[in-house]
Amino acid sequence: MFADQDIIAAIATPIGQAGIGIVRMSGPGCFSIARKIFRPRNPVSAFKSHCLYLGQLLDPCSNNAVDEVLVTLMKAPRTYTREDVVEIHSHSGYILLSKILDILLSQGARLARPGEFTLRAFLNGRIDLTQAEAVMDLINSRSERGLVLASRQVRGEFREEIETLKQKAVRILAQAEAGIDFPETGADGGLRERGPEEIERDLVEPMEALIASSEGRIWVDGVSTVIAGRVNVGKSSLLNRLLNEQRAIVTAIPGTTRDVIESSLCIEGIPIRLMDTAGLRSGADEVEQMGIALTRKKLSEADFVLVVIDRSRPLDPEDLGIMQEVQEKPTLLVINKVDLPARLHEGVGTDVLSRFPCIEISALTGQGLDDLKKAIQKAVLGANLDATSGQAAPNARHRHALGRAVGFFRAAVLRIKEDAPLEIVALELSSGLESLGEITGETTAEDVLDSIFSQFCLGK
Ligand SMILES: Nc1nc2c(ncn2[C@@H]2O[C@H](COP(=O)(O)OP(=O)(O)OP(=O)(O)O)[C@@H](O)[C@H]2O)c(=O)[nH]1
Ligand SMILES: [Mg+2]
Repeated sequence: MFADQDIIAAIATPIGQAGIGIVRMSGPGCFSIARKIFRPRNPVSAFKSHCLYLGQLLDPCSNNAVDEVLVTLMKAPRTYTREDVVEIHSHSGYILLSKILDILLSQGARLARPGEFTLRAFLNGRIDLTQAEAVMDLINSRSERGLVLASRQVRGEFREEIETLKQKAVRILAQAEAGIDFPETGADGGLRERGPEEIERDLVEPMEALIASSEGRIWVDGVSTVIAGRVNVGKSSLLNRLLNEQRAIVTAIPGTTRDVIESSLCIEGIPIRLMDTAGLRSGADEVEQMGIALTRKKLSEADFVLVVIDRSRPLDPEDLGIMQEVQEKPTLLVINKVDLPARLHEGVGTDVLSRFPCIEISALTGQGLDDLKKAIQKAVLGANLDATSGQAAPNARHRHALGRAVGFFRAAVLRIKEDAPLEIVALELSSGLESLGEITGETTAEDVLDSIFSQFCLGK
């Protein structure tokens, strides 16, 4: 998928009816395509870069005007991709935008792959990989705080933190290499004496703080919240009630939900990815068993769990089993069906209920819903899912690379303390540096880049 000189084109605005739509092209030669298909209202001898021109967009086959448009030609390198870029601002509507795109393709452009404009910005050195990823976070952000974190990263604040770490690691590596080249002269700059402390203080500790700040991802990605419970307790009713729409099928038949149904919403300012799941029970048929396996997988990955319990029935050993299963996770018990007579305490083991925060609701009537939302907010914030006031929100890829780097730098400390040859110390240090380089994209494998950019939307 990598660097080529093609002219790429795509619709940059969402599909649908709107006031304005934008089609854009990037690549050397895209200006000549623009000149062929655009007739400015006032004759122009030479287009000025970054200026908007009003005129007609022509279909070169028929020479008919397709739409009245605004066109801007942006000269490299002061563009998103650092290549020549053309933007055509037309009226919006899928057919019209597709027609304009078709004209560009007929004139020699090719359809851009998802994220290819941003890929070019990265390959041409305008942004590093953390900034490219933050562009995607900015587009997908699920809360205002997530937006702030993503825009900091787009501006390069996270990249700078990584660059600072890299410079420190390079300095220590240089000491090790000097010690290898001039073993007798003490050229290692006191690496044997001070190295372990410096590596811990300047590299390992700040990197661990960055790893911890990845908890801030909840503001970008949303808190992964699983609704779990026995069959028929009202899990799907709760999902529908919180979303205020009939998203999941609700019936009185136990085992209605078999798949995971996911929706996003904000509860009291907290972005939540809410998942309704198949009820947990034994003796289910094959399809339901697969649903239950999926529930367990989602439960193991969840940041937060809502365990729903039916108050109109005696507490059941299966309810207890579920509470047991989630005891390590931040959990809120949702005692449902309070509109019916209470029979919960006729069951056994009800003292377990007091170990969890509880809230009573009726998913059917909506009673207790406001309290539930406040309880969710309190439980999520109280669970310290985002215990940091970090300025960055490293994603899973950054976190793993940082973890690998910490491992190498710790190994370097160990080697120095064991008096190992400096060649071995240098090897650990350069492996750590390489892991840091993966974050910013210097040493990132092609398939990783491929998978990052393929997650982008078309036209970005
Ligand atoms: N009276 C009363 N009935 C409810 C309440 N919540 C859900 N129900 C009823 O309980 C039955 C099961 O509701 P669902 O939401 O499908 O339950 P579920 O937990 O998703 O069930 P499964 O998908 O089968 O695991 C339906 O008949 C609902 O109308 C409630 O608060 N009060
Ligand atoms: Mg259900």
